[in-house]
Amino acid sequence: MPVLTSRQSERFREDGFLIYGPLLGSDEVSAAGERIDALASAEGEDARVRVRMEADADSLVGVSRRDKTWQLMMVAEVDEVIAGMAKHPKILDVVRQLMATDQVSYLQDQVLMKPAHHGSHVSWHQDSGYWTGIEPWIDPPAIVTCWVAIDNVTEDNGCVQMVPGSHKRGVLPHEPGGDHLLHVQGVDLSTAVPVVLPPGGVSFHHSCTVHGSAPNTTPHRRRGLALTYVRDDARRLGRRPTS
Ligand SMILES: O=C(O)CCC(=O)C(=O)O
Repeated sequence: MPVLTSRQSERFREDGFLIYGPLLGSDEVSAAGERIDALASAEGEDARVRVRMEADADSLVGVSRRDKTWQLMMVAEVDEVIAGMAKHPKILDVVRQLMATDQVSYLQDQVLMKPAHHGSHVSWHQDSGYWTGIEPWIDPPAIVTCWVAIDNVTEDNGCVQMVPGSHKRGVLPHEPGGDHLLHVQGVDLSTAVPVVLPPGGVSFHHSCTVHGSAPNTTPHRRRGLALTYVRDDARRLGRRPTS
């Protein structure tokens, strides 16, 4: 049964993203936030969680390890609460509809922490600029990410910004930056739309949609959990099957 209205489906097709809004309950989001904080605070962190610290972490005196953490990756592989979120029926129902198939698998997850006062930016990029092994397709998409707001996410504390329609250009050239991030080339960023969400609110984006986020200079932290899914046929072949 379709869970999106025709207007929502049309928005995703045209813009390459959908600001869905509230989807998850406050208990679910608090539980996920607690697990994220525990993993970001752990000194002897589980080796399977990839942790990246803020670039200037060494100069942040008196700041906890949690608040020096910039990114956690593959959290669902070690944590049951986040694994449950990755299998959440409400998220999967939307993802399956956007991908026009029931045969969808979890591909990866990442948490972008954006601590208060010093959370740094995420440069403008397409997810498919990083994942070169799978052809992204345009419509339907082969790869879709659900971005879950753990905190109140505003323009001031570094919400994600999306460039409408940019997915239609396919995979664009990216340049490596000094910060281990890729920077997309040749895109007019002036039309970017802020994705403002309450805790438990979600957005969905196509893997070719250009997006990024600004630093967080506010006293309000901004954690987001990005859950990425892939069509099984695209993952198997790495490209669109020929009929
Ligand atoms: O959370 C952010 O600031 C960026 C997230 C992102 O790049 C993604 O979900 O693909």
